[in-house]
Formats: sequence, structure tokens, C-alpha cells
Amino acid sequence: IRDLFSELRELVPEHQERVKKLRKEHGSVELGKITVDMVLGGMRGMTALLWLGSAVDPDEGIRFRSMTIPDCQKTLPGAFPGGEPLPEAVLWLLLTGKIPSKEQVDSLAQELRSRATIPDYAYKAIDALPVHAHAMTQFTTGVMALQVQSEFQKAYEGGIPKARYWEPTYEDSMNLIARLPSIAAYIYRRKYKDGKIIPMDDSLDYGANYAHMLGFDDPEMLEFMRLYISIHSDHEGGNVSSHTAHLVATPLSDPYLAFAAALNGLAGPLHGLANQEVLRWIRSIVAEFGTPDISTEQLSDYIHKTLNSGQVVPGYGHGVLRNTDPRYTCQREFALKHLPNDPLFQLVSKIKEVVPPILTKLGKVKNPWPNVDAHSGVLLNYYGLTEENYYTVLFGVARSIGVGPQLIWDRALGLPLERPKSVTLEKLEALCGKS
Ligand code: FAM
Repeated sequence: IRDLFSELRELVPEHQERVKKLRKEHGSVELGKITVDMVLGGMRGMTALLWLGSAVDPDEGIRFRSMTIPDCQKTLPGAFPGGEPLPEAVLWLLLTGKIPSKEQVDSLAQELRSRATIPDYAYKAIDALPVHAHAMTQFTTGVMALQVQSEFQKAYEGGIPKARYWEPTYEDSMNLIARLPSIAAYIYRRKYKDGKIIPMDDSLDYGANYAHMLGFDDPEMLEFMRLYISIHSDHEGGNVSSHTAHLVATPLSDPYLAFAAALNGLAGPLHGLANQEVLRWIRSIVAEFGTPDISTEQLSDYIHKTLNSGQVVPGYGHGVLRNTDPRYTCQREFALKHLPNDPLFQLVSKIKEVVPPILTKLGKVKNPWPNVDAHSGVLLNYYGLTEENYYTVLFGVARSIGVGPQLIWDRALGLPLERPKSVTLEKLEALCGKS
């Protein structure tokens, strides 16, 4: 069977030609205008980046290459027939645009396990932090320690030609993806299980192994972890964590430096940390009323209380989506199948009925619908992963499956250092015709 690297090596020249042709023949084609609102409003709606792997339609949500989440659930190999998509299959799809066979996925799983060697100093760097340090702080520290082994940095110092940059980028990205679960599980076991480490199980796939190293072996949790990692892997190129990794790697910082930066963006409460904030908010509702089984009126009052205190409703809204996130919907379907009577799942369902009309009434919220984070915590909590301050680390492990392929393709296509123009306030006012 063809391995992933040789599949990729065959695809690179054709894509390099297509990008060169576009730039040479159509470089001046306009893709939309840039308005003051974009410059002051976080570049919403501004086409500014190229990424082959995925795109988010505001109404339909994410497509991994050309595949929706249901398409992936139907066609990508699972741990067993009809099983959730394996993260290794999503990695193959994002990198090559092709659907891998089960044999190819199994060989990739084996390749990742063989790359998962962690130097002791990475754990020692984490141990230097107090146990109560936030899990994301410990995670970024571990990634930075792994940077010592960057193949890209070594190759660059050795004078590797630009045309081959993507090769050591592939090595670093695959090593990083392979090593993250062990680092991430180490942090969980250190913070919550008295540091009792559970070693990797060589018979398990990527998602199942991560759950196993955390201390979870329920087959339903293994399946949820496979789905969780697959749907959190990539969300086109402009989200904060993916865009940060892309930007930081454009001056040829290696994948470890770029991914550490991405994790720091993901740690923001309006981005990846929202999954933690959702479960904290849900727990505060239960604490307020003494039960998760509350009336819609009680829930509505609580939501207004949250908004009136100047806080956002976590898990709702999105910078691009203008409809319910399909990453929410597939989690809901999983919950309906496995935990229909879980009280927190039933509260999440009630929240989805009550929040959108309230956010719509505010008149300023462009997307009142739930995003991926509105649902993930109650599923993790149900299977025993109750420590919400750890949730964003799970998101970070998953996001490496999207970031790795993007860094490889960025270098393969020779995308240059990213350097947009900033403007002074006076200049902006002058451009608007008033000083
Ligand atoms: N609750 C309350 N207000 C909200 C809101 C929410 N869920 N979503 C948006 N708004 C407000 C927003 O704060 C802004 O108010 P101000 O003008 O007073 O500052 C206004 O509505 C316009 O914002 P927008 O244009 O609709 O959204 P943005 O594109 O600026 O921001 C989000 C998008 C995701 C940052 C925003 O919806 C939000 O803060 N959501 C809650 C946090 C969250 O769930 N983030 C996770 C996003 C997820 F996709 C991820 O990355 N993991």
C-alpha cells in the first residue's frame, strides 16, 4: 500500500503548477473590497487566505475537502464498520483530498504510534509548573519542549533548498501530531489522577489511545473521542488557531513554534476555551436552581441575567457560521443514540430552544445558533471526563490534525511571509473624508 508521504509527493508538483499559473495569469483578479468595517471588525467576510483542506459555508458549515460531516461518517473508515470516522482517516483526507482505505488508515495509525517517542525533558518542563497551572499553559510548555527535536530547524540550518521545505515540515508535523496525546494525557493524569501515568496501547488507534491514556476504556467513550477529534480537527484557514499557526510558520518558524502559538490562541475564551466556559455555565445553572431540570422561563431568566451582567452566552454564535453548527448536530445525534436521558444533555437541548430567540432579539448578534462547544462538554462529562478546565487541551490535540496538513501545504506551495498593511487612525479618517 502506498504510504501517505508518497501519495503526497505525487500531488505536490501539480498543485505547485496550479498556484503558479493562478498568480502569473490572474494575480490582479479582485476577490472583494476591503471596508473600514473589516479593518475595525476583525476582517469578517474578507477573503485573505488559501487553504486546500477545508472550507466553512455560513449556512451548511464545514466541508473537509468536499465532504460534510455526514459524508465523512458514511465514507471514511472507522474502527469497525459503521464506526465514527478515525482521525487518521481525516488526516489522510485533509492532506491528499482522497479517501483512504482501511489498510492505509491502519498503516498510518501504526506510523503515528512509532513516532510517539517523548523525550523526558518534555515532561520535566511541564513538571516545573505548579500542578494548578492551567492545562493549556502546561500543554503549550510541553509543545515548546518538543521543539528541541525540530527536523525543519535542523534542515534549514543545514541549507535545505526551498523546494524541499515541505519534507522536514511533514516530519515535524507528523511527529507533533503523534506526540501530542502522550503529552496531553500526562497533563491530565498529573492534574487530576495523582500523576499515575497510563502507557500507550499499541493495539489502539489514535483517538482510542488518547482516551485510554487519559484513563477511559468504555467503548462508547473511545467512539466519542474518535468523533470528537475528527470534528475538531479543522475549520478552514481563518479561525484563530489555524490562522495563527499558518502566520507564525510563514517566516519559516518550525511546526512546533507555530503550533504552540496556535494553542495560545485556542486558549482564548471566545475560541477554544469556550468548551470549558459552556460546562462552567451549565454547572452554574444547575447550582442556581439545584437541579438541571428547570422550566424554559427559569432558563430564559438565567440567560438574561448572564447577558445583563455583560457576559456572552458561551457556545453560541460564530465568526462565519449563520446556522446551527453541524459539529453541534453530529454530537446531538451521538447523545440521542447513547445518552438520551442524561439530564445535562436534556438541559443542553432546552438551551438550544431558548437561547437563539433571545440572542436574535438583542439585534446585534449575527449568528444566534449553537457552535461546536455548546455540546461537547456534556458528552465528555457523561463519560467521566468531568474536569472542564482540561477540555481545551482535547480541542488542541484535535486541531493538530488540521494544522499539520496546512503547514505542509503552505511550504509545498511556497506561500510567502504573511505581511498585511496596517493603517493609522488619522489615515483612516482621511480616507473616510473627515479628520
Ligand atoms: N452571547 C452574547 N453576545 C454575543 C454572542 C453570544 N453568544 N455572540 C456574539 N455576541 C455579540 C458580540 O459580543 C458583539 O457584541 P458587541 O458589539 O457588544 O461587542 C455582537 O454580538 C456582534 O458579534 P458577532 O458579529 O455576532 O460575533 P463575532 O463574529 O464578533 O464573534 C464569537 C463570534 C464566536 C466570538 C461570538 O459569537 C462569541 O463570543 N460567542 C461566545 C463564545 C463562543 O462560543 N466561542 C466559541 C466559538 C467556536 F466556534 C470556537 O471557536 N470554538
